[in-house]
Amino acid sequence: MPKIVSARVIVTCPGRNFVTLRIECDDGTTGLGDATLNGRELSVASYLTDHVIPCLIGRDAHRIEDIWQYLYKGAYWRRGPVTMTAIAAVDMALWDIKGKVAGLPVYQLLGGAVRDGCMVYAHANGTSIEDTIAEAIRHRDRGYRAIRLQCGVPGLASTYGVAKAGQRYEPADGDLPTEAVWSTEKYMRIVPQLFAAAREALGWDIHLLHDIHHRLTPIEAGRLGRDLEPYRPFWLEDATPAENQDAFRLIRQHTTAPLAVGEVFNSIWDCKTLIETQSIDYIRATIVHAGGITHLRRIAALAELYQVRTGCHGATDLSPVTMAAALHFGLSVPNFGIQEHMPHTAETDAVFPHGYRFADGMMHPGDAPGLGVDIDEDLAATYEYKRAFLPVNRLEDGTLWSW
Ligand code: GCO
Ligand code: MG
Repeated sequence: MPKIVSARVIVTCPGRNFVTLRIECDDGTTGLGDATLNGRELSVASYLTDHVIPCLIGRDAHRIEDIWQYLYKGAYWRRGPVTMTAIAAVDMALWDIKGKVAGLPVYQLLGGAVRDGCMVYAHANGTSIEDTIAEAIRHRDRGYRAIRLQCGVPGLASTYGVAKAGQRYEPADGDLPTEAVWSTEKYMRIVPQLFAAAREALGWDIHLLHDIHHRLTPIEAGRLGRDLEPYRPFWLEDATPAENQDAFRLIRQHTTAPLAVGEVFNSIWDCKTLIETQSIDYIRATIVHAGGITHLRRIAALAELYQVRTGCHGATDLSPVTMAAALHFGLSVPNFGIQEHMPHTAETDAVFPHGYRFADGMMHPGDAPGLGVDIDEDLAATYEYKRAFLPVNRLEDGTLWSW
């Protein structure tokens, strides 16, 4: 049995911050786990270094479930993004180790592939409808079968999901939180126009997605859903803040647009009511923020009972280690729906060499033992941590709003 002899946290910033846990065993096997919590990175680094790593030393790395239970129940202070991201990092690293010891890719340990690959969606964004459609066409020509559309809102200086001119979209954009201005009225007018233009230009053989980013009230979301129904959206994401799970029942009364929720969830308890009341169609909880592969499988099993499918978060703040873990999970879980894919920069890919690949709109984790991702620690050390915050949002009268 591989015994854990050491573990350490690696913080690096190849263009954006990533926190990675590396666990080492007495037989020389090592495992990697992503511990990145965008805008709150160092709190997870400290949680791991100060409170988790000392408890791991000497344990049998094969006892993944027992270590999960130990860290979850043993903390006493259950759940929360910091705790669950830290547990996720340990969980991923242990699956990586188990795969390497077995000589098998992690998806084989999870029951084997139940599909040829994981359908992924790309991001098309632009300040105007025309720019957004042009970007969507480029993604389609690269082979994507599903594309998320976000465009600038006329009358607002900046909009969620839309990059500043000439830059990649990266939400954590300030040394202190930048402030954006929001208008639901202006937004609600442009999105149906964007979808109408997209269907006109792209036809009907491609899935179109949209992220509302928690900004509407339930009844506004119902109206937007209705307005978009003629264009058959694949999903509307995070229509309203999900702390009030009953809100989604209200949205459902007004639209048949499929609903996706959950990138900020961190445990099965956040998902329970939404799934059991069949108020959503896709659950977006992720490996890194929802307790790792072990816990996400449990969420997926609950969702499967209600025909809710997975649609894991996969923005660039989730490191290549999470991307790999998500693909092993997605390849093996029966109720997979879709996986978000925002490619990382060349700098990030160089720090995290990996075996996953994209072809024909699908991704595959590869067949290397474990997760199939490594970290170049010397290169990582050349990129120093840089404080970066997610923005905040205010209404035009100054009221703080959901970002
Ligand atoms: C998405 C997300 C992201 C998040 C970001 C926060 O659907 O990809 O909404 O853009 O805002 O990952 O860290
Ligand atoms: Mg989102």
